[in-house]
Amino acid sequence: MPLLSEAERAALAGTLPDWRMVEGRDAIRRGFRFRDFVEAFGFMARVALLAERRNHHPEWSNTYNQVEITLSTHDAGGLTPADVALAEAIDRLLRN
Ligand code: H2B
Repeated sequence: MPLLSEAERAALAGTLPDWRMVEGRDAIRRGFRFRDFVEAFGFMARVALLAERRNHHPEWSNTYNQVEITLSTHDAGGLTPADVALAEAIDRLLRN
C-alpha cells in the first residue's frame, strides 16, 4: 500500500479535523474522553471489531475514561489510505 500523497495529506485537515500529526513520525493521533471506564472500554471493543474486519490495527492506550489512538501503517512505514479509512470509521462510530 502506497504512502499518502501530498494532496491526500493536505486533505486530512478537512476530512479528519480531530486528528493530529504525531511529532517525529508519520502517524496520526486522536484523544477521546468518555463518561467512565465502561464507556471507554465499550468504544475500544467496537474499534477492535472494526480493526479486525479491516485487518488494520490501532496503537492505543487507555487510562480510565480516556483513550488515545495512533494510526500508521507499519508495513508501509507511514500513513496510507488504510489509516485514513480506519480513522473515518472510528469517527463514524462516535456519530451513531
Ligand atoms: N495494522 C497496521 N496499523 N499496520 C499494518 O501494517 C498492519 C496492521 N499490518 N494490521 C497487518 C495487520 C499485517 O501485520 C498483516 C500480516 O497483514
